[in-house]
Amino acid sequence: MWHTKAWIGREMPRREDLRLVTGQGRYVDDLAPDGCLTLDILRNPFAAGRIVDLDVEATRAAPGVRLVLTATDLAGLGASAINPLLPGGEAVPMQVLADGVVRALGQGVVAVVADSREAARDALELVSLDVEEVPAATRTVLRHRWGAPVAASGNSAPAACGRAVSVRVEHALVAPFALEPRAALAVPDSDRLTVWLSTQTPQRCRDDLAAMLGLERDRIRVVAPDVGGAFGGKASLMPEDVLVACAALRLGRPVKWCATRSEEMQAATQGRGAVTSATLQVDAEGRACALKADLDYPLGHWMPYSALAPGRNAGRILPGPYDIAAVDVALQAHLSAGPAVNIYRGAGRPEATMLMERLMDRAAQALGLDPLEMRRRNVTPASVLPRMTPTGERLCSGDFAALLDRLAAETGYQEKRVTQARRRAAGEIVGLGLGLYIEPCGQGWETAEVRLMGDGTIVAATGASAQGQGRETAFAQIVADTLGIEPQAVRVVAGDTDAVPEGIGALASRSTAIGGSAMLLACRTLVTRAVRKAAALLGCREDALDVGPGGLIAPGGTLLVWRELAARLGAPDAVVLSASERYEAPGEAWASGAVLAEVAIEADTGTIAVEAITWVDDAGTMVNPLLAEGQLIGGLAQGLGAALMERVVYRDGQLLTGSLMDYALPRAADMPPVRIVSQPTPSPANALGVKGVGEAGCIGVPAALLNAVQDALLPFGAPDLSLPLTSEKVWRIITGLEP
Ligand code: SMO
Repeated sequence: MWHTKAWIGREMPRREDLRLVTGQGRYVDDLAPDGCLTLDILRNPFAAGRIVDLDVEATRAAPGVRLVLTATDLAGLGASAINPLLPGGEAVPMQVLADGVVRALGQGVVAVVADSREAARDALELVSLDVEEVPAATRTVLRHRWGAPVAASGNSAPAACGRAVSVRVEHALVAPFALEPRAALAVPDSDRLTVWLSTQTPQRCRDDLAAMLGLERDRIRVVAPDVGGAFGGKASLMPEDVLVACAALRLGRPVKWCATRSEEMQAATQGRGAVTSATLQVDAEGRACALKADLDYPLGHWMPYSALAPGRNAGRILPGPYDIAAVDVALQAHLSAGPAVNIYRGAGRPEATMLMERLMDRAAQALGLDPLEMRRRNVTPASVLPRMTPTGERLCSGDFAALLDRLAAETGYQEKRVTQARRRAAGEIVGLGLGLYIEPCGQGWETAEVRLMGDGTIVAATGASAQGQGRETAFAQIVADTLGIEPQAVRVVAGDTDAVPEGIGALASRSTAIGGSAMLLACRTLVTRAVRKAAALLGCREDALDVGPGGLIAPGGTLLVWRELAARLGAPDAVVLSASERYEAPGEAWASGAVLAEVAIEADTGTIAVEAITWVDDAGTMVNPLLAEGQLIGGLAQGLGAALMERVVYRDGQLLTGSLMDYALPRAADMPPVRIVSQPTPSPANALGVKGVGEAGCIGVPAALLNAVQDALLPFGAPDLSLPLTSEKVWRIITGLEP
């Protein structure tokens, strides 16, 4: 048995934080290579239309201008990649700059590269652009179906089992708002191009960029330095990334673009926006027997790499944690005017969860059952897991009934219902809402390489780069645990395609599950190799050696620390031993959780006060519970934002939410009292037993909040509410102005 100091599972503070909070972080905009030029973009000011006239002559002649690019100058670029994810359908790649037609407010039309940001701005003022507005058409580009047709209620088909309840949930478009706006810097040298990107997926961006530029993959190096949040908004190659690369190659000089905040509001990808509806059939005992769901997803005017992920995720995770044999899920995705709609924290899981959780409440109400009891009667029992779901997914683990029981116990749920009735009788508008969810995460492969340097340093390179999650800390813990060293002694390398040529990156709540497992296995291989070397050096049997404090421990307790072993194997700056792993998870890890939201609504204003959120979470093995909790709470904040206040609003083709004055992000004062209770069941689907935590807060919490508000408004006969649950919407229901 290998010695371990049990670093895995420890609540270690994030080792990167001191650096980040003292201004030592290095983001793309902090990089200023000699001779760096600035790229700026003239963006389409209309919703959609035809370019009647575009004249850039004055811009080309403006002071400080080095290059002007329009679509004509970009002919010959390859198509951007789109992850097929679902069969059939049409792929609509990016248009780096608008060519003849404009399809979204904020779409780039002209790029100018100049000596300074000011010069670029001034030069763009000189562009003459004439657009004839044309109403934008919507076009369905993908249809997909899971399950089989489900009979209608009252029908004699076997699926129909009694009464049917229906719900409809409309999700607002929201901004995957990262603190650091997107940024790109391309630096050419003799035969290579280095592109610094604020990205979640450096390796994929390298591949996609190489394909678009028609370059050999190894002629491009992509580096993601510190990334200040991403949430799905930085997981795909974007037009601006291509523009800086093209410009740098043409000019032979570094070219940088950094989005302003309002540019991000206009031109970054958006999230959610789905319109979903479903019907659930339940028998007299409250057992659901059939689900029919319709999911309608907007894509915007083009498809970034992961564009199909939200719709696919929503469809494939139905019927959620519930044991419903007959499902019929129809997905359609359509192109429309507007920025691309892509993955955003949760990526489809929030929509599926909300649909099931609304149905459960509706059914409970129809049958006169308590909502928690309704769920208890329908959850998939832990005893049958793992098993295939009706949409063809392998649900790995979890105990949903136990989550509900724990939630009831932790919150005193029954008493809360009594209190609610009393408060309601006293005239208060109060609601309780449940959100039970499952969350697939950690699918596919990731890479890791562990190196022992001649000076004894341990370098751990991972394909799972970071966007602010504390990856350095978590990976150092995994390495330390396996090699018997202190986490501080581990140097973590990530986010550079030269250092780590293969990898997926930081998305889909997968990094610790898959990247961490890759790291664990690479470390184990390193130990095996070290043991072989040490046994030869010491003249002992390999099986007599084990990992000990700081190195390998030999018979009789002699310790051969890593530094000594390394010194005997090679020069101080050489890699003396290494092990790499391309870990392919045997399955997908399914996190789960149960949330109770408690709300009180002010009658005069419709203001929703979230009195408490209690969340029982199953994140499997936690490498660092402190980091996990940070992720859960961060996700909760964004989930709360989407449920209660965030929405992108267009009117007459113009963006009304173009700044933080108009787009409502939750602030610290909006955060409710939160209690998170951990109830882990390790996943059998990866080497660590880890399940994802990054997106969970956007999945169960909004469903619980929606249910709580709908519950509070029951006395007013509330119809299905759309998101976000603004006070105006709520007030209109209370005052009887709606429905
Ligand atoms: S929405 Mo995430 O960054 O996969």
